[in-house]
Amino acid sequence: MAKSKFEYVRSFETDDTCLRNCYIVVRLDGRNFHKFAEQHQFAKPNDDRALGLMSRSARSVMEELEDIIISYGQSDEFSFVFKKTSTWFKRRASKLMTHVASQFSSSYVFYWKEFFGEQPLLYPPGFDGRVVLYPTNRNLRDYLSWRQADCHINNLYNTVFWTLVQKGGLTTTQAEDRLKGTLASDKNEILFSEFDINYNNESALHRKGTALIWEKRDETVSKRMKLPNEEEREVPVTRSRRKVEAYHCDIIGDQFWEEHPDILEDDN
Ligand code: DGT
Ligand code: MG
Ligand code: MG
Ligand code: MG
Ligand code: MG
Repeated sequence: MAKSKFEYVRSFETDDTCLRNCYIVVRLDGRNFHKFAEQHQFAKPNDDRALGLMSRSARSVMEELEDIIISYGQSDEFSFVFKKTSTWFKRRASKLMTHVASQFSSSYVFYWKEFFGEQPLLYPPGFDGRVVLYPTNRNLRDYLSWRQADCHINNLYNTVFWTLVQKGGLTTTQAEDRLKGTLASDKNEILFSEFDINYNNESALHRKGTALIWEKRDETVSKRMKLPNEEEREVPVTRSRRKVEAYHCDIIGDQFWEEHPDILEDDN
């Protein structure tokens, strides 16, 4: 068919193909969730409904989009890692990022009720997205370690801060002053000696965030079958199914990666 005289505008589109042989990471972050959390009365410092909804939405992204091998989330953010060899959407950064962001946002609204029940969603939440490429397994692991370290630092601070306020009777300004210049060891000590709290026994979901990975699970279902020379009857059938599983564990050390050797591709 003849091209219209307007066709030339297509050449204004820029190429945003992601470099080959790199992991493609899409990170989403809730827009102005400081306010969103206030308005929806999120529990401080961690709201399990909100964290559950984030994970549910991330699971939907993994189930609906192709080639995501692991995702990691904490607070109002989630990172999605596409495998190195992915050719999904010709590796176009804008397509990958916008599909992740829109699937996540619509899921967040779609599943809201499952986590917040009758509490209404007051306005449509938004998420920003960015794309980062990592060429080696070490770089990718360091990226994920960076996000989990961020989770740890923030959660330790927030846990002590809100304990000082909620149990220690301090004002938020007093709690802030109290924590100025303190090290992780000081914060652990405040929790332990003043409030009898061992930080390591706090919820793993809050301390470690959530890693979602694909795992094969055997699933047995019963099927009605008619075998030759037999009556039709229920027969158990076992098949292996891929399922998204959640982990709230350390992903900085080697153990997690040794226990799940299929997540990363070989570096060479
Ligand atoms: P942004 O990302 O620049 O648009 O702005 P924010 O406000 O989303 O800032 P960000 O992403 O650095 O920090 C996340 C905010 O979300 C932070 O103010 C605390 C809030 N938030 C996330 N999860 C929870 C939660 O479980 N409970 C409460 N109370 N707040 C939470
Ligand atoms: Mg931000
Ligand atoms: Mg945010
Ligand atoms: Mg954030
Ligand atoms: Mg289209």
